[in-house]
Amino acid sequence: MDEKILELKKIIDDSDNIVFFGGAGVSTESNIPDFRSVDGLYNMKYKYSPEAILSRTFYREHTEEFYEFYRDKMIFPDAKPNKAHLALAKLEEMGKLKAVVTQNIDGLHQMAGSKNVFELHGSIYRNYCQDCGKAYDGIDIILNSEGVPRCECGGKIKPDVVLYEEGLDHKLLANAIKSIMAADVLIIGGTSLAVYPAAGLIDYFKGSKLVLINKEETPQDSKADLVIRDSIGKVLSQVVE
Ligand code: CNA
Repeated sequence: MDEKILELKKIIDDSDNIVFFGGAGVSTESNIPDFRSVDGLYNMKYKYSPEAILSRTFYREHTEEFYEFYRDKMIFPDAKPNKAHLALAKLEEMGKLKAVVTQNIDGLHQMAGSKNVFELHGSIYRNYCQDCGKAYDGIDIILNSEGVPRCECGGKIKPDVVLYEEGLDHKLLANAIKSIMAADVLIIGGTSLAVYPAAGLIDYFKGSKLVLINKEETPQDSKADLVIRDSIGKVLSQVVE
C-alpha cells in the first residue's frame, strides 16, 4: 500500500469522530461530470457556463433554457453510488463517520446508505411549486414534462436546489457547521473548494487531522495534514474494507 494511503488508514483507524466534506468530484466515478476538471461541464460546448445557467437570474429570465440544461446535465437517473459513496456509508455504519457534508445534489450518498447527510445545495429529488408550495418528490415530474414543469395549480415547479445568487438554508448550514466543529478528523474530497459559502465551512474545523483527497490542487492544500492527489473512490476503497 502506498505510504500516503497507509497514513490515511491510520488516521481513520484511530478516530471515531470523522466528518467528510465533499463535492462534485465524489460523483465523477458514477459518471456524473463535475464543473471543473478536464472532462467537467466547463469544457463542454455550451453557450453559457454552468454557473450562469444555474443562477437565479437565468432561471427567472430563461426558465425553459434552464430546464433544458438541467434535464440534460444535472439529472442522471441511472447513476449509482461508487466506491467513495459506499466507503463513506460503511464508515458511518462502523460508527467512525459522524456526518457527510456535501455540495452535491445527486442523492448518491443516501443511495449508498449514508444517513447523516447535509446537502448544502439541496437535491434533485425534491421539487416544489413556486405558487402554492406543493412538494413534488422524485425526478419523474421533471423528466416526464417538457419545457417548464407545471404544478396542477398552474404554477412553475422549481427544483429544491440552491442556485447561484441564492442563500443556503440557515438551519442546515448551522447544523453542518456544528458537525464540522465537533469533528476530530475532517476528510475533504472531490471539491475544487472554489464555491462559497460552502467552501468556507472547512474553516470551522478545529480538530487534529485535516485530510484532502482531490485529483487537482486546491487553494487549501497547504492547510492539510495529508494531501492525496488521486481518485477518491480508489483511495477510500483501499482504506475501508
Ligand atoms: P467542482 O468545482 O466541479 O470541482 C470538482 C473537483 O473534484 C475538481 O477539483 C476535480 O479535480 C476533482 N475530482 C473530479 N473527479 C475526482 C475524483 N474521481 N477523485 C478526486 N477528485 C476528483 O465541484 P465542487 O463540488 O467543488 O463545486 C461546487 C458545485 C458543483 C456545487 O455547487 C455542486 O452542486 C456542483 N455540482 C454537483 C454535481 C453533483 O451533484 N454530482 C455535479 C456537478 C456540479
